[in-house]
Amino acid sequence: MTLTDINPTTRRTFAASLATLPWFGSALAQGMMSGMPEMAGMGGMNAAAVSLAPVTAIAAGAPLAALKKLVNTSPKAGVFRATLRAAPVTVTILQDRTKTEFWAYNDLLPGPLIEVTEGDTVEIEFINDLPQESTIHWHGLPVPSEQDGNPHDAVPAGGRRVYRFKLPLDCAGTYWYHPHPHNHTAEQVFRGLAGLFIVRAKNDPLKAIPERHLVFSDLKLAADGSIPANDMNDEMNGREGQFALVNAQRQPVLTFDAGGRERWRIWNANSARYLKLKLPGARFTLVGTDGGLIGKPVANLTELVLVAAERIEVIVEAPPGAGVVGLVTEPVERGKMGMVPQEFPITLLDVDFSAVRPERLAALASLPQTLRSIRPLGAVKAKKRVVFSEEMSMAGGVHSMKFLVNGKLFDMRRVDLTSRINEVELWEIANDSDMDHPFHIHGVQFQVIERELDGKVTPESLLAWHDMANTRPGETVRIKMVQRHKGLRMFHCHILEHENAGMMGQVNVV
Ligand SMILES: [Cu+2]
Repeated sequence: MTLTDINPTTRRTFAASLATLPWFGSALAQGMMSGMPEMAGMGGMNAAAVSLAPVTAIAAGAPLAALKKLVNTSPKAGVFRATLRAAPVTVTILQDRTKTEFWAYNDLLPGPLIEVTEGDTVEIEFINDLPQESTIHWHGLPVPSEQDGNPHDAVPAGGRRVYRFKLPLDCAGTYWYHPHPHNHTAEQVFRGLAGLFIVRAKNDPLKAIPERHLVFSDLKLAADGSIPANDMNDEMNGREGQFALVNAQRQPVLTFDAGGRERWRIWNANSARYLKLKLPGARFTLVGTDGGLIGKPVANLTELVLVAAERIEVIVEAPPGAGVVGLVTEPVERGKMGMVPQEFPITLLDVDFSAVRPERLAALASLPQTLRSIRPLGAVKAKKRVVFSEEMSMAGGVHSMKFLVNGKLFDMRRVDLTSRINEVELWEIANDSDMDHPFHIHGVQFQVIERELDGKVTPESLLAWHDMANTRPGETVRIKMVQRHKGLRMFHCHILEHENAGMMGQVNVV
């Protein structure tokens, strides 16, 4: 979540930026570019293009479903114990009753919500009944490296393991979990594997406000109900489905609390789609980011931008006299390449305010002005630099994009950086490419210090904990962090196709 609009980059044309590359120049000359009206199809690349189900194939208008919670089987206070089983499951989601095989945790879409309190010990038995290896990565949570579902610690098909970690104090926030196996993360997520994780504070200043959970996820479905593999456009730009779902439903109806005020926890669980949320007539008050509450509420926001994998918490108050209002996401310019079809706003959800009683709206108390104490991370002991870049490749005669970190493709056997435990580090994330790339690092929350673009440095106005930071083409983002556990950590672009294609590195904390 950035408080400034990430949108205003001038749109580059694919042909202009790529025709300068030797192989693409010739590809252009041969009329091989996909989708351009004046050009033929993309050789073999689009030959197998699947026909997609129309957006209306999933029914809209059902009441918004609450997330199903993972039941704690531990009798001991302060211990959360449960089982997550990843397996194929057949679900009827299309109106014509055509069935779809998803991969899901405990047969649920999205995966169940784990709710614990800071300081708790968590023990999750993971059963992998997928046809391939998997892991569970606890996105954003400060867990030890060997419990964090690194690709090095894959659970084979048919295998199982227990993830065990104790959560520290002051980590209350809105997290999620998803697979992180080598080469299969993107596929396992787009087939349905992702679940939610809330760490509650022992003392939450917003506890009295009714809470709402909105999980946004994309789904791409073929007309026959199957989940198609990625095509070249997905591999290049990150996969976006024709369905933009909320809690796995298409455009459900949220009946707003009669008291007139709700606290929304919002997850962008998309593989690639950025969200720019608007609710006409309503104002949002930002109260939390990836790593929990911010210091003071930021009121009067009219749009909320969340990059892929990002989470926020906002307070929403009913606009006086409002009936049903659509929550829309507007297209976000993030430097997509190729012939991108024109994008339009999508109504994600209809919010029905009609039950709100005006007298209760008028009587709402003001929000607490101090939510949490966040101290700026102090003097820097070490610096790191990470550069995201892209290269065209024609290896083996196949056109593809290479997504690189510091000029290299990910290699599980290579340690890219070394950090010292408990030291404040300044990381400079530079985007030397033509697309936006959302940076993520495992096991730690960071503070964004400043952003530099075209020689202009903009200090970050919001002191907050994040595990996601967008980087725009040509931009350098400076962040501070402290690693609290030894061991190997992954850092990567969270457009999952880019991560899969190599835009990932490893830092060893010693
Ligand atoms: Cu990326």
